[in-house]
Amino acid sequence: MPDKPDTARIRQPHDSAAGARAVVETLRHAVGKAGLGRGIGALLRVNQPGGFDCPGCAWPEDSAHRKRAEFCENGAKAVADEATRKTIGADFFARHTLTDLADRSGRWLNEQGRLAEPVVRRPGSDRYEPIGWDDAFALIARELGALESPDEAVFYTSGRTSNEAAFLYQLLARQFGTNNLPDSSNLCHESSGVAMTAAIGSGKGTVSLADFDRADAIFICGQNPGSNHPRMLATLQAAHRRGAKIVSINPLRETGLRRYRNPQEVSGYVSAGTPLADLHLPVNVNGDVALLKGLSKALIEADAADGGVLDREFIETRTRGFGAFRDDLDRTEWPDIVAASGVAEAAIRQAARIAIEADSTICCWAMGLTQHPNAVGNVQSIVNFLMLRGNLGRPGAGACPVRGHSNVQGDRTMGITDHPSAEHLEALDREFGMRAPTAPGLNAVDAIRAMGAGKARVFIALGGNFAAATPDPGFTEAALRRCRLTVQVSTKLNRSHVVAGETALILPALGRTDLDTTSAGEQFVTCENSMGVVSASRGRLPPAAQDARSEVAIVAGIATALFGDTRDHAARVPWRDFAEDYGRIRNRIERVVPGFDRFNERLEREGSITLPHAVRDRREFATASGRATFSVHPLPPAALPAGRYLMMTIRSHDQFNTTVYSNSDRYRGIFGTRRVLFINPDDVRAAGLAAGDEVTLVSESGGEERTAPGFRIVPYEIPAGCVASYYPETNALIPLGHVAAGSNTPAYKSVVIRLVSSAAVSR
Ligand SMILES: Nc1nc2c(c(=O)[nH]1)N[C@H]1C(S)=C(S)[C@@H](COP(=O)(O)OP(=O)(O)OC[C@H]3O[C@@H](n4cnc5c(=O)[nH]c(N)nc54)[C@H](O)[C@@H]3O)O[C@H]1N2
Ligand SMILES: Nc1nc2c(c(=O)[nH]1)N[C@H]1C(S)=C(S)[C@@H](COP(=O)(O)OP(=O)(O)OC[C@H]3O[C@@H](n4cnc5c(=O)[nH]c(N)nc54)[C@H](O)[C@@H]3O)O[C@H]1N2
Ligand SMILES: [Mo]
Repeated sequence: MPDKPDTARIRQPHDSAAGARAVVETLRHAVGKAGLGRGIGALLRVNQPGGFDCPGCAWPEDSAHRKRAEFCENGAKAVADEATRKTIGADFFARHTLTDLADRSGRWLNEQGRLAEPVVRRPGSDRYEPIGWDDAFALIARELGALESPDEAVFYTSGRTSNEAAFLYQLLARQFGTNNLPDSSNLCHESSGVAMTAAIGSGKGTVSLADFDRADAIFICGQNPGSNHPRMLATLQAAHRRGAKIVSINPLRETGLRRYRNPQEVSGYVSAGTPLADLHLPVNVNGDVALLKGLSKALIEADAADGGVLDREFIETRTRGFGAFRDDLDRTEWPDIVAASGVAEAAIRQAARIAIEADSTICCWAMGLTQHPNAVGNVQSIVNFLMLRGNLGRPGAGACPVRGHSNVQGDRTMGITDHPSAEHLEALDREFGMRAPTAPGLNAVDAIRAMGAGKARVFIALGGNFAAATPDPGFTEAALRRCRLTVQVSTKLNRSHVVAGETALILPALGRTDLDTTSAGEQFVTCENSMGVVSASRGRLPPAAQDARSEVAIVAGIATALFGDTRDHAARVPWRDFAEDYGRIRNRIERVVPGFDRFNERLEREGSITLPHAVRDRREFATASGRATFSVHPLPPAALPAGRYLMMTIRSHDQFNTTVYSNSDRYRGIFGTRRVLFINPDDVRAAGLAAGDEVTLVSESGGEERTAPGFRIVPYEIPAGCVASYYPETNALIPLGHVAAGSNTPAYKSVVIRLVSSAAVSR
């Protein structure tokens, strides 16, 4: 049964973010879903010492200026969504067949409440029915044991998983014998990791929060912090008030970067707010390599004219490849840069001037740079730009990929990856007396291909919504359905539960907000934020989902069923002990993963630990040459033929990835619908369309026509030839093979489409 449609209203986009309205929205969500005491209680414990890590995003909490209940509307929505008292158990699944659930929207599925008991879909059945935990673990062990090779199993992780659960999960996969550990990072910042590892010898950001107190210029590229990292706006506001200049590089003039009303301050309720961005460069979708080349060219030209712009000493002693980089820029003409970036030369020079006048510059970026065919080139172009003025490994300067999921960076640190380092595998072998497999495993896109081809037959997901987050849902869903067994370890119902393998299990997990108590007492877990700081996270709310188990307990349960529980085995990998006392897992993390010395002790004493970072701490580059590397990237192709548009798929203000909280996006003036296409007013006219017209989006990449019907035209301030729509509604338009070179990340933000008017279709 399809959901009742909302009434759609389109208005002017907002010109300031947060403010009093955000406070109202927060309370509405917290109180509405979790109930008064529970909701407010949860909000007071977000990112506080003794509280839990906010599941909303990976921006660090500002401990220097931390206020009680650091306020964040969208963090509150994430908390309230998890802390809801509504639960669904076997009776729900008795009432709703898979056929029924298949017609429901993602939003409806999520609104049913927290998953409360393990259920199984048996072969041929149209519904999930109850199953005991031990039977569920035995079933998984049986299916894994029946595979011809361990490489027929896939172990997916979404980035909310704690360090402790992630460490056990990668151990489970490798003890079983595979590196098939795809994760949400494959869909997200993989391009940043690949680009930075090659260029500077580390895939992690090189700044800490304190650097934002010292930066003179902050460039925000391809990121919408007002909706996706709202706490970052307070950091930016403080920097801006100190006199730091902020440059935004984005096809859209996002509300959060226009003006910000700090809800922590009384003036935030009444004033028009602080203008945040000093300069906005409305770059074409995928025009960033061109724009960044322009910025670098302007720096080199200014140095040639006046001297003193380039950090010659840094370039000569710490980098290589500068000559080839400069020669390429000499050959690149300004008109080509302007055509490919869509930004006027004068505006690019103005941004370059801000960087020249700044002693130290930080560049932040997110999905606007990482989800394109040349995403690795985008990120390396940022590194090039930073290196020209020595903006790496010194205070107030550096590269800041702003991570998505709250522990996606920690999961990688724990070894969740399809291409583990030899050092990590050797450390596991030493610690657990095992032989970890050395062949690389499958990343997310390759895992879908392998399942589609029948080469991978068991799919286990530790969180996430694999079926809806990946490209080409038609193909991905068929691939998942081909599996002998799919297992979803989840907090809330989503599309991936509807796309069942021959046998399918749903195992309900505790979330970040839930109290986690074992026979050894109350447990806590740890998470690593975007800046390499690892902190404890303690759930505080009595779990609403009575029969849910912690992710640690679930992974250990599978392992115990799979590997047996003999004394001999338990002496090497004491899974039961791990599940009882998470401190014992941390002791093993300390011995396997570099940077975690005296992990438990320091957590207890200092509350958090900062992981070492060679670039940030010592200006050292762990590349083959020991130097950071300039790289040369071609200009992206300029304009598409008439009638073709380059589409980016973005998040609204009211969703967390595939979880849609409401169909509105108030900062962009959209209410009651998500099936909209943001498009330049001149393009609307040229296409003979008008605001509100309904169109079908047609993509042709991959040599196959794919369509998404029923999108309304919204004339919007966006560069000509570029359009935007919401994720995941338009994932159907993206073929599986449309990925970033080098990182295999789906190019979700570079989709060539054309429009067919619905009037034309019905004729
Ligand atoms: N409330 C909330 N918080 C979240 C999430 C959420 O869904 N909801 N998701 C979390 C996750 S997993 C992630 S990865 C992050 C995502 O955080 P963001 O990366 O901010 O998310 P997107 O909406 O994908 O936004 C991409 C931004 O890049 C711009 N952009 C698109 N294409 C280009 C381009 O070619 N060049 C440039 N310069 N800009 C471009 C878009 O206009 C948009 O402003 O947020 C995390 N936090
Ligand atoms: N078109 C398009 N597609 C995209 C993107 C885009 O910008 N455009 N962005 C991509 C990005 S950046 C990402 S990160 C991926 C996201 O991909 P995923 O991480 O796979 O998807 P989510 O929507 O974050 O997963 C939500 C589900 O996670 C489960 N969950 C939530 N919290 C917990 C928990 O604590 N434990 C457990 N076990 N389960 C939990 C709930 O069941 C919830 O329904 O999507 C990608 N897909
Ligand atoms: Mo992400």
